[in-house]
Amino acid sequence: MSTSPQTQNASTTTAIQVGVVMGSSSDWDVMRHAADILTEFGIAFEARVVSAHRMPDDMFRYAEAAAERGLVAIIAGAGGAAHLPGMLAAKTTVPVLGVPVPSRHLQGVDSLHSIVQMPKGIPVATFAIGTAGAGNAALFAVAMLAGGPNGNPALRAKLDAFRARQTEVARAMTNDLTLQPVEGGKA
Ligand code: RP5
Repeated sequence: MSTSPQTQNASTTTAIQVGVVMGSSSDWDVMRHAADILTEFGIAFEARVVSAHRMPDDMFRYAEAAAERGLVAIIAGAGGAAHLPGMLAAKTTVPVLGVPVPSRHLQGVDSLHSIVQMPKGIPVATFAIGTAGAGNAALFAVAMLAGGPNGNPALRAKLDAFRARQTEVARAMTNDLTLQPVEGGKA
């Protein structure tokens, strides 16, 4: 598992399929949840800081090269005035999956609104604020790679198995419920 967003996390010589990019290394604690899922499913990916505001030229270069490099999806996380996903999407038709990172003052509601309110014609698929969104964006990328006529049946089977395990964990949760007597009342 990678430990920093600078890590090029494609494990093998396989061409990188998914880019995980973020506005700052401070986003990594959230975005690593996307990286962990991609690692679990054996997807070749890279993780990079590509700040929309602090390195706009690099951001445009990244977007412009994405299709030619064979990227199937770009998972882009940013917080606050979160322009990274939308501006990447403006410069490439590679699907951009946006992850609103919780921000210091507005807890990521600002990030969510910045990412989700795209004008018609330039779509960004927007996920939940924080770690759930990062993980789900990666699961969505896995589903993109698994599905369709040119999909990967082995990957689809892995995704089905992941869901089945999750279902079993959820079913077992009932066993965790205990009835505590409520003070002054009936349990
Ligand atoms: C955004 O500004 C980044 O995505 C990050 O969420 C936020 C704060 O960045 P730092 O000041 O922590 O580098 O561009």
